[in-house]
Formats: sequence, structure tokens, C-alpha cells
Amino acid sequence: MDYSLLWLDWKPKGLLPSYVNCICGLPATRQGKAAMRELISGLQAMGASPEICGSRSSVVPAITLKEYLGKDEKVCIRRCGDGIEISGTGQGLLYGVFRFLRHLAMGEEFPEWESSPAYPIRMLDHWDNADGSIERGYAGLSFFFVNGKPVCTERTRDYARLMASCGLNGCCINNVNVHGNALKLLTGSYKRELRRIAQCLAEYGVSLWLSVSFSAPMELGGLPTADPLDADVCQWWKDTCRQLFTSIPNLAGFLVKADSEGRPGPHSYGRSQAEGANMLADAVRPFGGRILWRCFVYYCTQDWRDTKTDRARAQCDHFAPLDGQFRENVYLQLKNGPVDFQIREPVSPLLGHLEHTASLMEFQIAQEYTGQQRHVCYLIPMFREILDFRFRSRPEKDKTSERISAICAVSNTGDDFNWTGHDLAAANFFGFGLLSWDPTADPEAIAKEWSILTFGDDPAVTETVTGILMRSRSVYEKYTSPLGIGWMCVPGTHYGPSPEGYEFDRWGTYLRANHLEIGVERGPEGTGYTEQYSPELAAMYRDIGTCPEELLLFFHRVPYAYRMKDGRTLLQRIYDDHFEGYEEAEAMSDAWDRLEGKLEDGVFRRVQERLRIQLRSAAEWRDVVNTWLYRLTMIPDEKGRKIYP
Ligand code: GCV
Repeated sequence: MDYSLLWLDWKPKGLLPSYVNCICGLPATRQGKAAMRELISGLQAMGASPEICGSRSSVVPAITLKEYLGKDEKVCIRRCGDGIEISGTGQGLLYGVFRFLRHLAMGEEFPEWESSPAYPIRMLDHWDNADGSIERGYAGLSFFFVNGKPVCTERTRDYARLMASCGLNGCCINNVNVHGNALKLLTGSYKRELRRIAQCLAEYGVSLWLSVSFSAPMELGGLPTADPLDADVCQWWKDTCRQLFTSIPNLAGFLVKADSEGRPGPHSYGRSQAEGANMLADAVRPFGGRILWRCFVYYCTQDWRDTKTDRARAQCDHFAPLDGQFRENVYLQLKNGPVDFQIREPVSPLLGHLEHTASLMEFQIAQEYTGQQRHVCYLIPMFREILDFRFRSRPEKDKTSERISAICAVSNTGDDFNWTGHDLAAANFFGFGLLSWDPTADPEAIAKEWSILTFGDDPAVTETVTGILMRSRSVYEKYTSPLGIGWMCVPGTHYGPSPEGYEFDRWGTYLRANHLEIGVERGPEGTGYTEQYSPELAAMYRDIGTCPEELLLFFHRVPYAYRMKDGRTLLQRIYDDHFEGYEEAEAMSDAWDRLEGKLEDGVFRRVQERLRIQLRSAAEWRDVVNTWLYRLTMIPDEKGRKIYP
């Protein structure tokens, strides 16, 4: 096998309870059988010799598996005499078994557990292209597409196992930017391959989703238009869906990026986003299909001199007025912030406007703007913060986690040996799964569990790894873009510093810095973005005195001499953060070095190398950003540290 099994590489355990040697129950469904297989092989790997015991459960302590039919994914694990019983509805049994194995591997006393997932759709979106490359992929090539074709291999199965083991149940295998051969996924061309992938995923309760191009009726069907109100277009989609859904069991629906960054969409025909989404929703409905319609619609050919257009406003401006106009099987998929997966953004205000429309929160565990899996950046605390965010517009359904109906993340995997490029980035995959099941899960407990499952239970390792993960987001934030401003990265690649790289470009991502001030004014005197929130939040954000400091430069244009709450000037705070960020990155790297000999050598060296790359990059960020600000302002660092003028 040319890849690792990550947290599913169960390790031998010294002491196991006696009930692990007898398994009762004969699950009937495909997922139930997979659960049984996982239980047996997991227990064997931990050192047990489980036997299928049939009715002997009343005499011998045993693990009893009970499977109930249904779709709601409920799980229950409870003590049963001297043994335990794991029961689940639908694929719930599979989740119960993985949860049980994880606890056993952690060496913890098993708590009784009754749970069902917070969201019915918990998925990973791949930005894999048919040619095998991955847009914003940092862990090798695609394992879903090789040489222009979808493939199903042993790795596909192990990927499905990894997903199920942390509670995920959906996977969109191709890029939202649909190009080349990926267009043909809609036609019969790759039916056989797609069916195999779908079946393989289904065994582990994972549904298949496909990204489709809105103009497919023209690109594939030879029609002169893709107008969603055109009768031939509607018929083309209906016929295409009938063929596709009937030949691929387990196809759950389509993900669509329309009218976004040059992709075709209903706006080209003077139709609304709702008209576009609903047309597709009608075509997939007879097959129980759903449409995940992305809200990443903004004006991407802006002139930097235009200070009125604000990209952050775009989601709300386009979609809020359409609330209630979408079919029931449409989910609006919105990125967690109003712009684009920066290290710090406010929560997208659009969620506060969707009262009658299902929504799906899109996170990104591919670290496009957060170090590209060369830097360690554990994102689960940030996701938890976002899910806990309160809209303050009404007492019920106040939190992000309560307002959304489904959840997804852009995947961080590829065909690298360790799946995620940086070994520590796999914590984001695992953590996202756990959080999507239970949005109140504790990010630190997740980090600890992931570390023990992945690296074993040496307390020094667990403490160091958990410590690095938990500090990593703040460290990254300190040496990169300060206080919510974002966009200081190199254009195109989005790796490394270039403070003015995007300043005169067309993407609407400006810092607006001069020698006196920095930031975009988004209050009523500026772009008015603050007013897209509820009155209470708008009041908080628009007032520079009550605006959370970590978002100061997202919301306001601020003089460098502005006094922060702790008395430092804004400029000094930025200088300090950059020096501190570097020092903390150095401390993380040193902490890892002290683990030498405690980890498998390959893992130790790989992570060590990445932490050193991170350190060099942190120094570059520190020096480039500080120097740039020093040259703009000619105000020196109060502590007299070296800035390279
Ligand atoms: C898949 C950003 C990324 C693009 C990505 C886009 C999106 O702009 O840089 O690579 O395209 O977001 O989410 O559609």
C-alpha cells in the first residue's frame, strides 16, 4: 500500500475488556456488514481475537450489534450486562462502531452515548480536475481522476472509511470549475467508473455528488442557449438527469458554481439565481436529488479606483432578496465569511437573512490562504468560533450552527502518502468530520484524540502535538495579515507575502493603505457592509470602539496612530504581532524537535521539514509586511527591532 491509514491505523493495546472477544448480531445492510468488518479488523489490530458468537451473548460478555432500518443515522452505545450494545439506524451502526473503536484505541472507559448528527448532509468538496490536477490542492494529485478519467481503487475505499470514521456522509468528487473531461461526467461516457465509485462510497454511507456546468446544455447538448426558462434547456436537463440518476445509485445531486469568476449562470440570460437553481432542482427532484447552489457570486472585474463596490457585500446583495424563492431541494452554499477563506473574516451576514431557504456552510480545510499545508494551521477552533457566532436577531435559531441546514468543507486530500501533504493537516480532516456531526465538539479534545489515534498515546507526544495544533491559527494569523484585513498574499498562488499584490488588481480585495491609514471603511459612511447584519450587530461593528479588535481592519479604515485597547498604537500592534508570530513559530518547531525518537522516523522528519519551511516563510512574512509598513509610514518600531528598510 502506498499510503498511510492515518487515524485508522489501529495500534495494539495492552489491556482490552473481555467482551471484545465475542461479537453478536448479524447486520443485513451493506453498511451494517461494513460495520461488522470494521469492528472485527479494528479489534484484531488492537490485539483481540473476536469471534462471531451468535446467541452466546447471554453467557459470555459480548459486543452486540443491532441495526435498525431508517435514514436518520441515530447511534446508541450502552452497557448491556457485562458487555456493550452498539445500535444504529441506517448507517448509524457504522458510526457507532467507529466511535467505539476510537474510544477503545484512546484507552478510555466507554461512556454511554446516544447521538444523531446535527446535519443530514456532512460532506467534503473536491476541487479535483479530470486531468488529475487539483485546484488549490497541496497534497499531490487527485485519487478520483487519473489521465482524464474517474477511477475507483483501494484508496477510494479507504477514503470512504476515513470519512465514515469521523461521521462524514457525502463527497463531491470534481471541481466546481468544471472543465475538460469533467463536463462529460454528466453524459454516459464514464457511467461505469462513476457507478463503481458510487458503490464503493455507498458501502460506507457516503453519497456521491457531482459538480456540473450551468451551460452543459450548450457544451454537451449542442443547444444554442442554457437559459433556465427555455423549454428545450429544461427538457435537456430532465433527460440527462433521468439517465444519470438511474444508472448511478447513490448519486445525491449536483453542486453548482454559477455566475462566479467567469463561470456561466442564469445572469447571462437575465434570469435570477433562483430561476437557475430551481430549474435544476426540478430536473433532479424525481430522483430524490438536491442542488447545492453556491453563493460565491461577486463582481470580479473591479477597477481599484472604484471605492463604492465592495466584494464583501455581494453575497447578501445577490441572495438576501431571493429568500423564500428557492425550491425545497435547493441548498444555498455559502462560504463561512463574506470574501474568501481568509485567516480571519466575520461570519457571512447572508445567513442572517435566510429564513425560508436551506443553507449549507462551506468551510475550506484545503489551506489555500492558511499556509497551503506547508504551514501548520489547525482550523477547527476557527470553525467552532464561526458555528458559535450569534446573529442576535431573535432568540431561536440564533447561532450559525442552528441556522445552517448542512455543512461541507473543501477537501485537503490528494494522492500523497500521508493524504494531506503536512501530516498535521490530517487533523483538519478528522476535526471537520467530528464538528460536522456535533458543532459543539471541543476542538482541543478533537486534537488530542486525533494525536493519540495517529501517533499513539505517549503523553509527551500528545501534549506537544495538541499544543502545536491549538496555537497554530493564532501564530499564523500574527505573522501574516493583521486584524482581519486579509489579502496580503502573492496573487494567483496565494502563498507567501505580497502586501500590495492585489492592490491594483480586479478582484475587489483591497487594503487601501497609504502613509496615514489602512483598511476599508465598511460602516454606513463607507461601503455600508455593516448594515447587512442585525441592528445590534451592525451597531457593534460600525462603531470602531465596539468593533472586535481582531476584525478592526476588516471593518474600518484606521490611522496608524490609533490606540488599541491595550494602549499600543495600531502600527506597533502590527509590528509586535509579526515579531511574536515568528518567535512562536520557532517555538513550535523547537517543540517538535524535542519529539525526536518518540515518533516513527518518517513522520518525525516530514513534519520537521515542514515546520522549518514554515519558519522561513514566517520570517519572510514578518520582514516583508513590517518593512512595507515602515516604508509607508517611516515610523520605527518602538522596541528598536530590526526592520529591513
Ligand atoms: C474553485 C477562490 C479560489 C479558486 C476557487 C474559488 C471558488 O477564488 O482561489 O481557486 O475556485 O475560490 O471557491 O470557487
